[in-house]
Amino acid sequence: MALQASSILPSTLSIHKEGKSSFSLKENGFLGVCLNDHHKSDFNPTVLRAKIQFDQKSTSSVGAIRAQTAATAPSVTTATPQGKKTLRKGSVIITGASSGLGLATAKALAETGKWHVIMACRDFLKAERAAKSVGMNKENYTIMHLDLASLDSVRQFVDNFRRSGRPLDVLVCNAAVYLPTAKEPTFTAEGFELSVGTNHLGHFLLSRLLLEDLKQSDYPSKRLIIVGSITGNTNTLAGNVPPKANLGDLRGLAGGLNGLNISSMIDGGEFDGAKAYKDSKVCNMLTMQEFHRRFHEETGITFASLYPGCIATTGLFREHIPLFRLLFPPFQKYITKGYVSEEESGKRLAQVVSEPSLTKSGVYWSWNKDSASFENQLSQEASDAEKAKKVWELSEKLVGLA
Ligand code: LMG
Ligand code: NDP
Ligand code: PMR
Repeated sequence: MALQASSILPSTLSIHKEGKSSFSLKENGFLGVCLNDHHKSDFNPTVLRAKIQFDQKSTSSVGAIRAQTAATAPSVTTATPQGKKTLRKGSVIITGASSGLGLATAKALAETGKWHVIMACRDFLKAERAAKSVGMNKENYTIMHLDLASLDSVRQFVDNFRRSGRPLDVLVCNAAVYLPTAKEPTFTAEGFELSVGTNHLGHFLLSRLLLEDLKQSDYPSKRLIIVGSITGNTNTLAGNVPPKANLGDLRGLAGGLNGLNISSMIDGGEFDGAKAYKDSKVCNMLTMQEFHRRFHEETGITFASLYPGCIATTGLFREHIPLFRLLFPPFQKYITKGYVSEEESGKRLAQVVSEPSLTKSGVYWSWNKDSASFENQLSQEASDAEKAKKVWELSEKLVGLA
């Protein structure tokens, strides 16, 4: 059955232009769900108490912790006793590194010994346990508090990071929430619908602020990476599973997505959690391209996005119904063949962070079934330069940059 299905549903299927039906067999996957057990320990009362105590300390205590371990920015090369020059450790921030793709990427980079990973996470203890559970060496990572659902927290994170004295060579915007079963919208601290508020607006402010830090880095290859997805691209089969991404004329975004006097959805429609997630991924992919157009030439920074494959076992699907979580991984593994393990997806994102061959800017990377990377084509909406500019300008206003 699996064999038959895979001949019908190739692992990389994309339609090149909306409205035209030239499917090309490239990207991975078909459906998309799963649950992990990373979160179970959060219900342990001892851990909860510790977490509450931690949360009661001000975030500046995180800054204090960081400041104690702060290193002065080293120069990009260091002379060894043999007189050879070696590249200093790269310094990479990964948001949402406490589980799934972010954790797997942090692990992959940390174990090369060439990277120091700043794990930017909303749950400090969970992140610490996660880093330990995958065997990361303490010298290779630092955890810093970041809640993308609060713009104050984003600004605080940037301050704390700067106070740490570390350089910034690569920023990976990876964190996300997916609320497919929510009947009503929920909101960020500033009152933006939670999926777009976290996945897009939080990262938009973070990356705009940290662009300055990236510019200052003397590392040979500086990169800003925003994780996208196949499900936001309507030139693929996966992107055509309803509800489909569609930003419309951006009227909801223009109004601030507050669900009061204005819709909580970007296109101004009725709330739909799955659509909001897919819309947020379109914003992520548009933002990457707008960064590229505005800043690549001037700064030399590489701006990239990617679809890492269908990682059907991550916490992303924690809110989906149990039946979905049960069936999704085998569906992806045996029917669509789009499944990729957390470990493999981490290696893929780690390539986009550090591979010398992936320095091209403005690219949306994907991998074929042999795990070879290729430059993929975005849907018409996700590559619409005019829309990218509008999303950029509206987002600037919402996060207080314009
Ligand atoms: C929407 O629901 C929600 O309305 C929306 O709010 C949001 O959550 C959105 O994108 C998210 O989903 C869509 C709905 C179906 O999804 C579900 O919630 C149900 C998911 C159930 C998962 C079905 C997977 C099917 C897997 C089949 C077998 C897996 C086992 C493999 C084992 C291999 C062993 C060797 O989404 C839709 O779009 C509707 C379409 C539903 C049709 C489902 C049919 C799947 C077709 C695949 C062919 C498989 C045929 C095999 C059948 C075997 C049956 C025994
Ligand atoms: P996970 O749920 O495992 O990881 C998401 C991470 O984001 C978690 O660490 C989570 O923190 C963090 N996060 C959520 N909300 C916030 C917040 N407000 N502030 C800070 N961090 C937050 O999912 P995945 O690893 O699957 O997802 C990672 C990325 O990969 C996402 O961008 C997703 O869109 C993308 N992706 C995933 C695919 C898949 O098949 N899984 C396919 C294509 C793209 P916590 O641990 O505290 O919950
Ligand atoms: Mg999808 C080759 C086909 C393919 C791929 C690569 C994915 C990836 N999915 C494919 C096909 C299908 N999916 C088909 C035919 C169906 C109807 C049965 C289907 C359904 C489906 C659902 C209900 N798929 C889903 C869901 C989700 O809730 C996931 C989602 O949309 O999250 C936003 C999802 C996903 N499918 C994927 C991937 C990668 C996901 C999840 C993650 C993401 O985009 O970030």
